[in-house]
Order: sequence, then C-alpha cells, then structure tokens
Amino acid sequence: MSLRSVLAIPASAVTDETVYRARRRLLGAFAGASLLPLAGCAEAEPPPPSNAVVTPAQAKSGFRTDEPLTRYEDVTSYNNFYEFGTDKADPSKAAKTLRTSPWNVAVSGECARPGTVALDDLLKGMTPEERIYRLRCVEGWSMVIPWLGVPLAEVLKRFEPTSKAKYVAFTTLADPVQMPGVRFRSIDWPYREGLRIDEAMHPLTFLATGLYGKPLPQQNGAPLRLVVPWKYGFKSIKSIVEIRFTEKMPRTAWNRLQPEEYGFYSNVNPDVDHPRWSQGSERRIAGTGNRLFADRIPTRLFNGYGDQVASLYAGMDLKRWY
Ligand SMILES: Nc1nc2c(c(=O)[nH]1)N[C@H]1C(S)=C(S)[C@@H](COP(=O)(O)O)O[C@H]1N2
Ligand SMILES: [Mo]
Repeated sequence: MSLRSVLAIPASAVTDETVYRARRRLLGAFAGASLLPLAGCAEAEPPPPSNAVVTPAQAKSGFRTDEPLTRYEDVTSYNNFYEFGTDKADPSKAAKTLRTSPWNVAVSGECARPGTVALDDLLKGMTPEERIYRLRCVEGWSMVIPWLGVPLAEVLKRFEPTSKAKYVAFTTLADPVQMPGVRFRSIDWPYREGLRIDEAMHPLTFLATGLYGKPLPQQNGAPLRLVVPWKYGFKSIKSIVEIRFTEKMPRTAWNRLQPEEYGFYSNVNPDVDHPRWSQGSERRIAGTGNRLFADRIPTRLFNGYGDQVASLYAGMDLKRWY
C-alpha cells in the first residue's frame, strides 16, 4: 500500500485494525506527515509507531497492551455520555454539534498559578503520545482503545499545586443548548469527577485529545477527556472545562446520585460486586463482523494495572473504599 493511498483513506473508513496499523507504521516512518490530532499542538510530532509490537518495557509500564483493539466504529458509536442521552447510540448522533473550539479550561484552587487557559495553551509544547489502554465500564463491558494525549501530571504541574492540594476535581461542560441530555435531571449537572492527587499524578493517568491517531470525536469527550485505566469508566470524565485542586475529597456525580453503588475510588475490583450485579467478569468489545460483544472474560483487580498502581492503596481496605 502506498503512502498516498493510506493517507487518502477517509476518516470514516478507518475502522479496520490492519489499516490502522499500516497507517501508524507509515506515520512513524514519515515524520512530516502531520495528520495530527492533538488539538492545539499543530507542530507536534506524530505519535510513535503503534501497536504492531509492544515492547516488554511498554507492557511493564502498562502504557500499551497487545490485546486486540476494539474497532474504531464500536469505540465511537457505543458510548456513555449522558449529556447527550442515556442510550449507547445517543452520543454519536447528538454530540456532532458540540462546539469544541474555542475551548477554555479554568484551573483553580490550591495552586500557585490558577487561571483560565485556552486548550492550545494548556497543552503548549507537549508532544502527544499514544497509550493503548483497557477501559472497563462499571456496567460490565470493556474495550481496548488506542488513545492520543499527554500525561495528566505534565499538565497539572504547570499550575504548581500547593501542599494543600490533596485532590483534583474535574467538571464537564453543561450547556443545555448544545447538550440535550442536560435538560433532564438524570444527573445533577454538571458531571463531576475527582482523583486523589497521587492518583492524578500517576504516570498511567492520561488526558486524551485523540484516539486511533485522529482527533477525539465529540461522543468520546472532545476536545479533552480524562482516562484512568485502572478505574471504572465513569471516572474518565469527558469534555473537561474545569480543574480544581482541593484539600477535601470532592463530590462526584455518580457518588452523589447513588453513594451505595458508586464510591469515590471506583477501582476495578472483581471481588467487590456492584449491589445489583457481579463485577467478576466482563464482555470485551473486540468483535468482528456484526458481533458487538465478544466472549466473557474474567475481570482483573485494578483492571490488570495492579503492578503499576496497587502501591497507591497499600493498607487500604478496598471493600470499604470502593
Ligand atoms: N461528562 C461525562 N463523562 C463521562 C460519562 C458521562 O456520561 N458524562 N460517562 C462515563 C462512562 S460511564 C464511561 S464508561 C466512559 C465511556 O467513554 P467512551 O464513550 O469514550 O467509551 O465515559 C465516562 N465519562
Ligand atoms: Mo461506564
């Protein structure tokens, strides 16, 4: 396949893992071909060549897995984004009109350099990198997604959090004009999430601006969303407009709604069942053809990232701090 024919593949056709891998290899080899994606980083380097080979170091860090990728079409059409409706198919239809530029993020609280910054400035000078992570939804399904973005720690450090910054709180845009779901009180809008500061600063914690080597589609949380691969998917808050460093544990949307069902930590844990269903296994969305759900596989503690993150919770009773 020639470079020209690979680059000419329309966005809508990049649904096939083989094509994606071929394209990534070419981009890796052809540093000038900035199709690239990181909103606000026009001059950014292409991401490194993708998942064809996962080195032992990448696997050990948890930055990449060689498990089969969930198809682009499934990652972008089977979504949870309640601001655009509660059905899995709603966000891919209703979020098309979300305006993602200009986009500002207000950073406040326990830090030396608070302020509201344009997305371009927030990410200035950073090189987008690719992370291939498992995403485990609390509902019992999971995906493997090649994200593009930057480590959250790199962004947070720019604001110089103080010693009082024990937690980081995040808020999603809540605009009833652009987001039809916000007109209904399914959640106490805006959607909010939070992390302990050491979780936020962990090298696995990621701010995504793209997936599959392309800009993030609106339904996946454009232009900027959190990805915390060892926690249930609802911690990975989308379309972030506010970041706040706090001394106290922040309130979070799902915890407020159903505190018995959704804890602050929400680490993936097969031994702590949801009150209404088991968390012992999951359905991996990695299908081919018309098959959306692949077979059931066992769920792993910390979603398989225990080697990297278990030490964050040393001495904590994970059944109590669910
Ligand atoms: N603002 C906001 N962020 C959100 C959600 C949401 O409804 N609103 N859903 C969460 C849930 S439950 C999951 S599983 C993931 C899904 O991300 P994806 O659609 O990109 O796979 O987004 C999370 N982030
Ligand atoms: Mo979820």
